[in-house]
Amino acid sequence: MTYLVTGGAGFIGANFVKYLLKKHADIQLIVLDDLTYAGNLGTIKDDLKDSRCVFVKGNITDPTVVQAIFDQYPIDFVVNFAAESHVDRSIENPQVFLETNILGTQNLLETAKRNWTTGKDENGYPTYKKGVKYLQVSTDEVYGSLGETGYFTETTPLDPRSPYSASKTGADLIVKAYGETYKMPINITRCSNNYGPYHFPEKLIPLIIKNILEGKSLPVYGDGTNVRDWLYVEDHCKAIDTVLLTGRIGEVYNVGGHNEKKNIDIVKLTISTMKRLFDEQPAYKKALKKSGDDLSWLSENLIIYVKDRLGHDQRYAIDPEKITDELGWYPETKFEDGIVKTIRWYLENQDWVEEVTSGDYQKYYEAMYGNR
Ligand code: NAD
Ligand code: TDX
Repeated sequence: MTYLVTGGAGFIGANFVKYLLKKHADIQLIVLDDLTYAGNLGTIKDDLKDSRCVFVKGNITDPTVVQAIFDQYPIDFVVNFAAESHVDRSIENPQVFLETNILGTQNLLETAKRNWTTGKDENGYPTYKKGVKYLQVSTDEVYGSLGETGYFTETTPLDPRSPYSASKTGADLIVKAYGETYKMPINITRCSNNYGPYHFPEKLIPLIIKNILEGKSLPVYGDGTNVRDWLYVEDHCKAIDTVLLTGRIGEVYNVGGHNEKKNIDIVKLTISTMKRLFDEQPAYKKALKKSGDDLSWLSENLIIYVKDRLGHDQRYAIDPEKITDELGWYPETKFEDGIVKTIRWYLENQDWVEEVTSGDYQKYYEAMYGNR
């Protein structure tokens, strides 16, 4: 099978590339990524040494770039991770979210449809090359925000509230439209918050780890009671692989971790886990930017409550019953294990953090947190 994986130099896309190369022997991966601030070729440099994996730098909104890939490779699957993915950035600059997330998705669909079409059926619908599929990686944020109870299911009405989630919803709707209007073989997966290796340190967990290592304060938005449903990234990759290979055409599948946590509890757990790891394995202290053996500063006193995110969704929680019942997928990694694996990874991979934050990260941090 030949996969076009867009956004494969980003957090989840890169983990997916690694997952596929390990899991399936007989595959070819074409990674298309425009290497925005969130994409880093270093993340997949070892994977690109494998002859089964090639990289193309380009924008998913560019018809010429995407057509050239279809001209060169017999693409069977398109898996679209490429997106502007950070809610805070979408509040500051929504336009690029609409361009990449909506128009980029439509360009991928249109190019795939054109190249996969083999003819027409008796009702005028296109017929497609056998076995092909377009999978859109979406988010639970398209469902809006929950109160204290209830879960998002696949039939929950779409009710996005941020420019980011509105753009992801727009993308989902155009994917559904290609599925209905042209009978194109599609799936949509809607996932909760991922965590794990290679997560860009603008998002909560890696930002907290990075700030602790630098002895900086830990910014919690609002009162810290907002709830997210955390899923280990490898479990998400497994879900996407499962839906791609066995999901029913045209269906949406929710992917969740059964793991709701308040932001403030995530921050406190990260502090206590790092403290414990430094005690158990003093060599990890090498990752600290603040020198000295006395770690008494590493405490909940680092937490500061800052101005809330505009339109901050209160709670996300996914009901993953459909993907479990139909396809047998479930979240295998317990949060207690996943968070330790993640923190260890950051402690052991500070080179990566420095590489991805060497560009405009400092400017972003000042602009985002300087006045909060
Ligand atoms: P990310 O920001 O880490 O990576 C996005 C990647 O897309 C980067 O490599 C970037 O260079 C690339 N990209 C951006 N614009 C592009 C363009 N116009 N053309 C080509 N490449 C472009 O994002 P992520 O966290 O890995 O998320 C991947 C996907 O999963 C996104 O679609 C996101 O909406 C969705 N998602 C993420 C989460 C999460 O918790 N991170 C949860 C649910 C869904
Ligand atoms: O500094 C911070 N302080 C803070 O309190 C940051 C960066 C975040 N937060 C809060 C906001 C959220 O309630 O933590 C929670 C998680 O924030 P993010 O890591 O920015 O993730 P979120 O906004 O929930 O969106 C993520 O999950 C769904 C991904 O970024 C999206 O791409 C995905 O669709």
